[in-house]
Amino acid sequence: MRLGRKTVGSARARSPKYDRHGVTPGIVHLGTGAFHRAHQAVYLDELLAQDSSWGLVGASLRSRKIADELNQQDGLYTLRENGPDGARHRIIGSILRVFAADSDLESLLRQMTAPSIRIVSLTVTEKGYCHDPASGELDLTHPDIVADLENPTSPRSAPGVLVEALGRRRQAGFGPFTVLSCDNLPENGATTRHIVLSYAGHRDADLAAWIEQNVTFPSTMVDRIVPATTSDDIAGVAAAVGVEDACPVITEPFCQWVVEDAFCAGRPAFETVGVQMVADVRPYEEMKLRMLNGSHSALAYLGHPAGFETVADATASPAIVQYLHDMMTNEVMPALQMPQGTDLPAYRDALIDRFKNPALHHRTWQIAMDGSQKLPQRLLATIADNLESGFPIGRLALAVAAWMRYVSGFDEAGAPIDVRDPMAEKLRAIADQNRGVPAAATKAFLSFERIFDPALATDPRFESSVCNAAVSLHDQGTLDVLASINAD
Ligand code: CS2
Repeated sequence: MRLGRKTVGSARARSPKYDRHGVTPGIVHLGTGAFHRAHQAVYLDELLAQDSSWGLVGASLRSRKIADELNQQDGLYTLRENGPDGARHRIIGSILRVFAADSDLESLLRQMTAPSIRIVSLTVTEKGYCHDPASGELDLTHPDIVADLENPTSPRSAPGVLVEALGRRRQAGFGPFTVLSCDNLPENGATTRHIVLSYAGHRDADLAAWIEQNVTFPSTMVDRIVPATTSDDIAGVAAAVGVEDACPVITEPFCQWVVEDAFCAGRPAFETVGVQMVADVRPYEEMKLRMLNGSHSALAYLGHPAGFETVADATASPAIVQYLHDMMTNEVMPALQMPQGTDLPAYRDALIDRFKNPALHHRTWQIAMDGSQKLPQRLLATIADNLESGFPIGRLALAVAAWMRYVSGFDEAGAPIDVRDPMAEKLRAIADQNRGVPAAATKAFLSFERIFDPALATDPRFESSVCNAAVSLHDQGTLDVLASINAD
């Protein structure tokens, strides 16, 4: 029996308390992947019980698999929270339908143009913004941007879809919608605004000016650990719930959403369902990107090549935990400027506990993906701040060196790594030209300006720290290097 409108009543799980027939679309969400379904869609599921005008319509910009699976289930899916005291299941009903942009682009654009849509939110991952990670500028050579500027009414990039929909609304005399980025980008609202305005400016200066004057782009901090769903998870959910679900999401109990209160076309009463509405998201976002995501990337690049398959496996190693603890304490926390009352040591300890959750099979390989897009905001921004203030950078530099070794394509046992990154080929070429000579490889990687801001890359303190770390990793291997750095 497959999950859907008719069978949801038989599921052994909490299911929507509101009448889904009465729900109308208020938000279009681009990127209906597992993270969105474990995060924003859950907050909205809670909200729909009090206000039925904020249903979600999803869009898959890349693969149509999720769209097909969710539509076959009338948008319903299971959320499984794996906590220390067992698993909890809940059926989420906030997604009304999902368009696959490749075949349903016109329907998607029509939906985005409807006056009832007041927010368009996004989780398209870092690379979906088609920008240069180091500078934050739109990449005008990106194949999707080139294609969209040639053919702007049939866009395939996220900026292209947003601008086309906003242009149609402007033409129809409808007001704007709020663009709400929910990706782990630095200042994600301002960054998205900059990219969208830049794309719009290359297309139509009047439209760009209209967007600039009318559309708001609030920043957000989003947090929930959501490993990719496996076939074992699918079988486990079916056994627990009693109905088959092709696309359940597996997550942890923790969930946080901090949102800048700047919505140009109205918003749901987010604060009633646990969302923190604030005037300035920046401190929260820096704390999360640098502490959680920075640690995640460090442990993926150090852990995966050393044979740790999951975050829980890696954080079962006391050496890795000490390294993360010291990195956060000595090299990340000092540069954070938090609102009064924020308890950073407690945040750090809670993160380490979340990483240790043995019920989450969060692969280091999954986190290692797209490092070229992630490094600047997760590690490099902290390093730049620390160099300015005189704080230490050794552990962060080790993580950067570990990334260079990772993208070189081999683990410590000499087995090949399947490196997934939009810049994988270029990075591999740099590695191949400098194989076996870690100091030369480091210099070559550092000159890659799309990742490393030249001001940082040419700072001799940074260069020598990464170089030394790269040589140690090459000569001694991860665990020995961690033992020495932990003894410092
Ligand atoms: C992870 C994030 O895959 C990754 O790069 O660091 O997806 C992380 O799990 C989330 O940001 C947690 O909120």
